[in-house]
Amino acid sequence: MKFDVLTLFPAFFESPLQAGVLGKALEKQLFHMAIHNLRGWAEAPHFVVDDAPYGGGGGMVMKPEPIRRALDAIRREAPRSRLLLMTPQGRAFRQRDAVGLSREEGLILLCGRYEGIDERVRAWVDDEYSIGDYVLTGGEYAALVIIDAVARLLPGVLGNELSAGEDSFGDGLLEYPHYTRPAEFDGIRVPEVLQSGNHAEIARWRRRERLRRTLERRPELLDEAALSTGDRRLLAELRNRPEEKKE
Ligand code: JCQ
Repeated sequence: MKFDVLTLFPAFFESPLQAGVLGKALEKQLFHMAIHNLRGWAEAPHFVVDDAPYGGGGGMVMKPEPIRRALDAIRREAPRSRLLLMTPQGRAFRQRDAVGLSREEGLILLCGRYEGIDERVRAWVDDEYSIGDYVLTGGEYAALVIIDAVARLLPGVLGNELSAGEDSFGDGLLEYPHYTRPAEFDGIRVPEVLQSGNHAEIARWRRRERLRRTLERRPELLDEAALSTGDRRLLAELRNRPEEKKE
């Protein structure tokens, strides 16, 4: 997988892509990354990338010409990559989108700034994604979110500790509670079942806690979650006795 990022602020991408899991994966060339400065496709001598909006009003709009030249150059190297635009007006980006995008050969992430991008650029874009209902100063933050969500699904990036489908949201449920030593902290004991060594019991407890948590915090996720008959029975119990801790 190759990620091409088109941005006015290449420096944004330096430490997030060097630190941690993604930095290691890049060193191992498990995926590839190129950060392109949009300014480099603006016209000398002033290298202007924005202009006032037709119709007046505040703010500036990103000009289409430098974006077109940059995308033409990027596409020559990556002709089959999918072009993504991050914007509050996009479709909500979800785990299933990350899974779908992780199967692409390449992604081009176009990062908007100012009040927005000239509307004619939208015609070249394959997908518009929003990462949430708030406004950011630029698409760079959203691009990093999408890169992280997609890259961690690529083979080898997380190691073997979990397969893409097994963590939170793989099946549409929230995670179960995690504990490590000590067995008692702040007067709160680690649930006995987790110290029992009984792996079947532990799996059952975790499933139940995932269902409980999802029911309490994000009940709307249950409508789309992959639920077995046993899950539905547990859910019915939890709905009847919500504060019951466990047997
Ligand atoms: C993405 N939720 C919020 C800011 C202009 C395309 O033009 C612009 C894009 C941005 C950045 O995106 C967001 C966002 N998801 O603000 C200004």
